[in-house]
Amino acid sequence: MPTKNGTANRFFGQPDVDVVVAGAGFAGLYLLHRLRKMGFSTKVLEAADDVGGTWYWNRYPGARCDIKTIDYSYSFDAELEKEWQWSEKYATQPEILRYLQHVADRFELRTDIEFCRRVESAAWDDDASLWRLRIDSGQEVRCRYYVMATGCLSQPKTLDIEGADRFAGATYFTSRWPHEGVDFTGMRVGVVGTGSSGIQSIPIIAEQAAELTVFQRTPNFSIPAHNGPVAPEDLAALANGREKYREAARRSQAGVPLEPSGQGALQISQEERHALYESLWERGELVPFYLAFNDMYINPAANETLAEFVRNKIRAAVDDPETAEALCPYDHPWGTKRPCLDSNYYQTFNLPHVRLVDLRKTPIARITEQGIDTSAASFGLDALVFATGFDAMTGAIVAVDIAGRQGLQLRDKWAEGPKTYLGLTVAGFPNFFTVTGPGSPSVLSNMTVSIEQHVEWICDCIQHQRREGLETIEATEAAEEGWVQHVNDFGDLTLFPKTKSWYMGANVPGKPRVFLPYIGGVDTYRTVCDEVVQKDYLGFALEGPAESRLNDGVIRPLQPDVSMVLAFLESLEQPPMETMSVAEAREFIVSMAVDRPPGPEVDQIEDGVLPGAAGELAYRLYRPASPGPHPMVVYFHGGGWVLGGHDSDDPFCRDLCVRSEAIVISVDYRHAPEARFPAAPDDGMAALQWIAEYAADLGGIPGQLAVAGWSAGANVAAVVCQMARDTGGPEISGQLLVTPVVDCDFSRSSYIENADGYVLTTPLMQWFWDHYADPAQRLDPKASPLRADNLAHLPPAVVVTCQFDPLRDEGDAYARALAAAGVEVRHLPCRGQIHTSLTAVDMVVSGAAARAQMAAGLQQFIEALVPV
Ligand code: N01
Repeated sequence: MPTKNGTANRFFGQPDVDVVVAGAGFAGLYLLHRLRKMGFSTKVLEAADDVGGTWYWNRYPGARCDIKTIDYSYSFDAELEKEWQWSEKYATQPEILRYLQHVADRFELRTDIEFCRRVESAAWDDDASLWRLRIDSGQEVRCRYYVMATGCLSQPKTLDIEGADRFAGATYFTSRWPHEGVDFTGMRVGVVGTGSSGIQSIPIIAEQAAELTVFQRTPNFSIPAHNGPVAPEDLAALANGREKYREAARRSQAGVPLEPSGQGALQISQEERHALYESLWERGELVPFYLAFNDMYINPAANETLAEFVRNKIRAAVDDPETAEALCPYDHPWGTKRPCLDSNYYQTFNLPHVRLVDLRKTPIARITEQGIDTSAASFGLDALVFATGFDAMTGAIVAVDIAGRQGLQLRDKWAEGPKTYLGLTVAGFPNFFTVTGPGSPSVLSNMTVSIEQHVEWICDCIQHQRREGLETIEATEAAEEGWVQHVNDFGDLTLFPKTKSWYMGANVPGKPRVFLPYIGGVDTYRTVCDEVVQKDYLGFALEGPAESRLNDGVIRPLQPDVSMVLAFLESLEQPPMETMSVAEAREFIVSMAVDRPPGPEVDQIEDGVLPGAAGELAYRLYRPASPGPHPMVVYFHGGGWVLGGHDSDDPFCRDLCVRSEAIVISVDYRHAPEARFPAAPDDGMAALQWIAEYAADLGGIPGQLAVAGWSAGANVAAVVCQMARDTGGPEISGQLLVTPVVDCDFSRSSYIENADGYVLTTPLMQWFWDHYADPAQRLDPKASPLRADNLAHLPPAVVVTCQFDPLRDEGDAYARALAAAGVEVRHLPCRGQIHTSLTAVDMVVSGAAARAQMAAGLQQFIEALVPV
């Protein structure tokens, strides 16, 4: 990791105040409390005339939290927790606002909050190393640190319906509701929008209005809140171990103390699943649904089981079948758009004065003086309520003109989507923090838990600066880029990015489609943030009058699913394989195959034997479903010439067969140490010759024969290509070499970088070589094919290498050497993957794209042989 320390020669001007915080909601209040306790002069600027943030503005009827209130509370002060009693499972907006007012008073926060003050612009003064904020009062405030605690859902979306300003009746926005309330008695009311705000307010508005028309563009999934007093068992759980309860929330997936299931939705019977969903429906909480199965957001079929369960509930609740069907969401998997929690929402449509207008069938044409015209009818209205949502996660931040180093505008930097390091900081914007910013769990978690974690991280960071005599901290470009990539990689494992939602910025016309929150979970994320600190603020440049430090690096460069597999392997607490006997290592490999996903279905699997170089060899043939005959791929399994077999590589062979529509024949070869070098390539060659000769009998197309292999198997594949070229055949149409061993040279950088890293370590590779070949034989081209004098006239190749693999550099070198010798080569370097991850079919989903490209490569070799 490049860590550079130097001497700074910089001037640090005197600020008016150490820290300015924008916003006095949950985040701003806690920031102020904590920073003041640490001795930092702090000023909070709040646009409203009181504290509360979201809970100040969103006063629409029915507004409540949708996480249980005992969980949706501060946990930083035991006394505060003891003295405040929530009256309901899901508290109303007035009660939550009273709570925040109480917190402000209890900790005497108001003295450092300036109300009715909006930050209009913030500019980093590079000469003085401080922020200059311009306030709407005309005042300028200079501060060392600027923290935006402006909320994720606070900037209302600009209304994008023609004629909205023409309406002669009263217009209301749920996000800016009048403080005195609204009486709809006797009125014809129209509500546009059926997200959480609409779904919460519609049943209450219906109680007053003479007529209520709900204009719905996209139906949402909602579950009943079953609200009531706080459950005694919840109170008891908290009372009996407050700190344990809160810690469980902090170390959870979603910020509430619940464990995710380890089970897939399709692993149990329909009856069991239904019973579980029924019990969760009765429970009336969103998070348990999220956690019900571990494949809910990965597998569309798993998700559909819940989606259809909820649709059936809608059909049962709504009398009119046409209205019920219009309320059923089909356009997105459950939960990939924020689901809602309601009280009598669906039942409201059974009331005679309530009707639903399905805007997908008859879109809004315009708003007129009298009401709303759709493509089919005119609706006369006295009042219009817009529950049309927010410019989520980035809207409130870029609403302020923020200029970083060299005048770089945050708005411009984020033009293609937000870029942050940890959702907390932005490269080019020193001493600037965003609480629950894009790239952090935020809206996918219990906000209060995520807010507390961010506040504490920021305050600790500022304190660290002071302790170390440092004045500025700034994320590096590399760290930020790595984090953005990691956030996207995690999102891409799920169904979320495929849904048009505000999580994707899809609700705001022109907003870039980027998955905004971090879906790795509150626990994983907290670990990452802590690790950044433990590694001396990895990914940051820090500066003070006496010194400058640069600790560049990427905190999570592995694909997230690869990390999960590694964490699982670590949990097995196995000794390193190179300390095992060969028998123990083989037993371990067999045990690993027992519970893993089987890989895709292939049409036929046949086991047989063929003659090897010194006796019979077993083979397993995978036949695709398409009508034969098929091209053939001779496959050699991985395992360092010592381990493995058909079973260990079975899912990968199935995958290759299904994707390439070729027969894959996985051939055994003799293993070391019983049969050392050159037993493996000699067997490989014998098998190849036999398969070429009997191709037609096996259902293959004679002459259409490729070879493939993984790791040591790729070594065998590469070597047999050279042997076939030099000994008169058979003709090979292509070679697929997946993370191949091609040279016995431990001095390459990839060996050093990944020496003790990721399943295949340098000592393990040494162990394999020691079992396989005498030192004098190891540089023989039959062991190290990269050493061959001549690489010309070899079959076209796909060479696959993984970023975190000791064998990476030799694979790269082989691809380059083949190309230099005039061989057609496609090199596939796989970012974030390890030596063993690409073959982990259905476990490492992020490897699927590479697996598809490998199969496509094989197909192309073969197609190239087919006469046009
Ligand atoms: O906003 P939304 P929200 N023509 O974006 C429709 C949190 N929250 O304020 O989906 C017609 O969800 C839009 O339609 P479509 C919670 O995280 C929490 O309700 O774009 N319709 C959609 O139906 C929530 O997810 C609570 O097709 C238009 C609706 O307006 C988030 O805040 C309570 C339209 C907007 O739904 C946002 O919720 C409230 C147009 N031109 C909110 N433009 C709690 O319970 C938009 N729509 C804690």
